[in-house]
This record gives sequence, C-alpha cells and structure tokens, in this order.
Amino acid sequence: DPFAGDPPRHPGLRVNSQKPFNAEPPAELLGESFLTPNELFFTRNHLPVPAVDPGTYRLRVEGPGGRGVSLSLAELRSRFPKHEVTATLQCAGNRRAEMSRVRPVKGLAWDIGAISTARWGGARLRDVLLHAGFGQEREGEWHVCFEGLDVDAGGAPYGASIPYGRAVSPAAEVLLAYEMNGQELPRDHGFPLRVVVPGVVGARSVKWLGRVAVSPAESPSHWQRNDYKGFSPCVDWDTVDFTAAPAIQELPVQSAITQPRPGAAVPAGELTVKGYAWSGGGREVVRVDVSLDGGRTWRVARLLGERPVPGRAWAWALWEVTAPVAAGAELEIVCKAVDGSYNVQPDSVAPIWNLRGVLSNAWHRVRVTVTH
Ligand code: MTE
Ligand code: MO
Repeated sequence: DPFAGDPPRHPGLRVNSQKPFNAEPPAELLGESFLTPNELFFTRNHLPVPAVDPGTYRLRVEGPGGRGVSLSLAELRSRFPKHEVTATLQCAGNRRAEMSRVRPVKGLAWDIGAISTARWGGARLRDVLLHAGFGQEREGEWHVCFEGLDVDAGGAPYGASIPYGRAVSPAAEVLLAYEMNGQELPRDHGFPLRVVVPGVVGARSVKWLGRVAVSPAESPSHWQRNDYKGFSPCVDWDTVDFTAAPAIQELPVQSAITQPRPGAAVPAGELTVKGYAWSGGGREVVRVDVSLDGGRTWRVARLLGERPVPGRAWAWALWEVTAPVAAGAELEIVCKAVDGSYNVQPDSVAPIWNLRGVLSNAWHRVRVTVTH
C-alpha cells in the first residue's frame, strides 16, 4: 500500500477520499477562526505523502540563465530573511458538489471547505531565485516550474508552474514556506518545504518541494497542462481540448455561508449568518451582500477583522449579519461578495458549469426552516 506511510489525521475532518487523502473541515468550524488551525486546514493530496528526511533534504534550483544551486533546510532558514504572509489557499474544485447537482462533473465532491487560511513563514522565492543568479526581469515568456517529491506509480512527480514575473515580484510575496501558523509544516501540508503563491489557485502551491526550474515553457505536469482549466458549459469529454484554455492562476471572487448549514432548523428571533469571502490576485473583498429571501431583498454583512492593504488582500474576510426571523418561515439564505475591482459572483451555477467542476463561485444558497 503506497499510502501506508501517510500521517495520522484529525477525526473531525470531512473525508472526500482516503487514498489519496482529501478532506475539508466542517463548515461551522471553518467560519469560526480567521486562521484555520493546522490540523483542520483542508488537505488536497493527489498522491501518497512522501517521507522526507529533513537532515538530508536539498532543494534544487536551476534553469537557463542561472547557476544551479542546491540548498539544505538550514541554508534556506539562515541565508534568506524569513518572510511571513497570511494567505488563503483555495482548491480550484472548492464547491464542486454544487456543480454536480446541475450535471455530473469529474472530480472530488468538495462542499464549501476546500479553502483555508494560515500565516505562512519562509524564504521569499524571489530571494532564492536572485541568489541562484536569475534576474529581476526576463524578455519573452518564462515560467517558474515546481516539482514535488510525491510521485505517481510511474515515478512522475506532482508539478505546477507560475509566470516568472509573479515569482520574482516583491509585491506578489511568493514564499518557500517552512512554517504554518508558527509551527513547522505538517506532513500533509508539505513538510519540510512548500510553495505558497498568494492569490493563486491552490494547485500552484506545490508541497514537498524538491525542485524549482526556470523554463521557457509551463510545467509539463498533467496538473498544469491537462487539468485545472476552465471551459464553456458546451464542452464535454469528447470535445475538450486542454491546449485551448489557459491554466488557472488567479481565482475569481468567492464567498460562502458557513452558518447555518443547509437543512438546519433555526430558532425564531435573531438569526446570525456567518461566512467567508475571498478573491484572487490580492483583490480585497469590499462588500458582502446577504439575502434571507432567495435574493429579493438584501442587507450588507459586517466584515470582521482588519482591512487588508489594497492589492495585497491575500487572506479571506470572515463576515456576519444578524437579522430577525419569524417562526415557521422557510428561508433561502444567499450570499455574494464584491471585490476591489467590482467583480461579482454569478447568480447561478448552470451558466458556469464546466466538465471538471472548477471555478464554482455562484451565489451560495442555504435553505433553513425557522422553528417556534
Ligand atoms: N503539491 C504536491 N506536491 N502534491 C499535491 O497533490 N496538491 C495541490 C497543491 N500542492 C498538491 C500540491 C492542490 S490541488 C492544492 S488545492 C493544494 O496543494 C492544497 O494544499 P493543502 O493540502 O495544504 O491544503
Ligand atoms: Mo486543488
């Protein structure tokens, strides 16, 4: 069993697949803390968790125009200033279950929990690239490719890439993280070193990082080239051409209700609705609208916590709204977020349906009954 060496996990996680391990925190817990506790942070593994010896671990950095370097963990910690970023990671498949209700899609049936937030600490990718002799700017198209130490049955590693400009941009704050919420990275989240690309789909934040390669082409990995792309609702598995769509990088604006849960019976009186909202590319959430009547009337939710630096809103906003509700009512609670570029979420799922069930960011709707 290639998964026999996987680490133990928190029993409270909602498991979508055991081997490889994929799990999300219960929504009620997700919405309770701005920083998701490490043991509850959603886990998205495509392959068995590799056993990495931190003593002999080396990160290789290479590619045309640089000098190949190999760095130990001690060197990564001592040679580069430690930088910290609070960033939300969201899987492209978050909320896929809602898409499958329109028409079946291929992929794990994530509810609203394939998203979590942590304070990450590590070396800036930019500093490591400059150390390896790469410049601040490059003519033409270049990418920075990441390879994990997790491999499939044929020996191929997990891999992904981001554009070179993002990798070397000081403002983009891409990290080679060895810390998560002040602790060393847990094994499920990439021990001993992972990439964290703030504002970008989780798939590019490669865990168990073994190699960084500057390249004129995107990562050759299946997950860069033939997965994690968006398509029209008219495209099916017979007609799909994965070369025709760009790989997902920055994600669209998103929000969801974490409390109450669908089907709940809530007491009459004051109802508190809670949730999260986030947008890709560092675009801050400027407003969340909530409806209790399926979208006929709206109120504005209170955004909790500190306002982020505009353009560098890497973390989600938690929000809540309190409203009176009458006994016997059937409520359809709806939320929708607006980001700093005034991007909004689509009102329904069908027009954004796609065969892989990615980019599922329609208004989130939760039906509840009010009791006496
Ligand atoms: N990196 C490696 N090496 N292997 C993986 O399977 N999964 C990716 C990304 N990095 C993955 C990986 C995907 S699709 C996501 S959404 C995030 O890791 C999830 O990170 P997490 O498990 O720490 O939440
Ligand atoms: Mo993902």
